[in-house]
Amino acid sequence: MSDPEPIDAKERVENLRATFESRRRVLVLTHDNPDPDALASAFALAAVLTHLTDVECEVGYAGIIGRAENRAMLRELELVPTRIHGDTLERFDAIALVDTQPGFGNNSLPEGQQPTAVVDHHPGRGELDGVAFVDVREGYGACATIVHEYAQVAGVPLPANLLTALFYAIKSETQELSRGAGYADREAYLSLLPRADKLAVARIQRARVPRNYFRAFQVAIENARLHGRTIVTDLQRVDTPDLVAEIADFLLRLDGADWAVCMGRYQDSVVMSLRTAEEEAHAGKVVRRVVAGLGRAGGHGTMAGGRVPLDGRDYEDVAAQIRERLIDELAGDAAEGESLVPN
Ligand SMILES: [Mn+2]
Repeated sequence: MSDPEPIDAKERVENLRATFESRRRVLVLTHDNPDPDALASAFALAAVLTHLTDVECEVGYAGIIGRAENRAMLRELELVPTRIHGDTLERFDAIALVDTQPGFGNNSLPEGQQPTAVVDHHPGRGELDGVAFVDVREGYGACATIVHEYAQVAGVPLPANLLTALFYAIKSETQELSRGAGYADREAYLSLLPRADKLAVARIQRARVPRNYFRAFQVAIENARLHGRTIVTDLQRVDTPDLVAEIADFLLRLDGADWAVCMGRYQDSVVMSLRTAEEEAHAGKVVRRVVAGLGRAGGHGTMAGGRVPLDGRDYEDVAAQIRERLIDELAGDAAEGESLVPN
């Protein structure tokens, strides 16, 4: 789905300026537990808004930034987002939501509060009524590509750290332009390539990890079961919710696997991540059916995630219910399954 009435890139930037010109303090808010695409998009959008208008911008997030690469990205590029809590939002007279939408369930915009702007590339329409500036481009592999376009069109001289952040965002979000990337992503990537700090990118990608990172892989492999062409594992308790996505990516490398699913317990919820090697699949729809009536879910064609609050129930019971629905959905005739690596 594209814009019903395509508008010119210049017109769009003018709309962005007009939307924010009378605001004073803007919070650019990412989805919870933000990834490089969300963070780079937020910081670059803040720079664009500051350039276009006189607003003061801050980048905010909720949840945690856990993955070693993401922490290294902030450190190497000297980006300092604000962790929002309680009444943080009251300090701002406008909110711009990036890489997510109202009603998606993966951001901490308070229920009933509408942002001033939404910039996103995820499929599906959120609750966008009353949002002054909406730019949702489903065909884009990275949200960073959209914000990069604003910066180019508006003639914003982005500093080296933001150019590097945008480059790394597109690179990681599209797995080197191989996942969901279109023409615009390739153009943005190539334009950023000569200007990004490649040594910083290398340091980010090779970020050191703690011992419990290896422990998680051990648990993932020990608990992994193969149901036909679907591999499912459970990490039990995790310190950082994005670990389930990383493990799902890792397991999908198994020869012959079409789907990889990783679950875990984060605080009082089951978190899960789904990956598929099937180009035409609808991972988002699958995970929404799996958690229907239990929790929230969303995602792209080949990657999706969900979260189910325990609400006082046993983790094992809820995880078993999810696993059963998953196997029903993806591997009906292989319910029994077998260990990935038999002892
Ligand atoms: Mn994204």
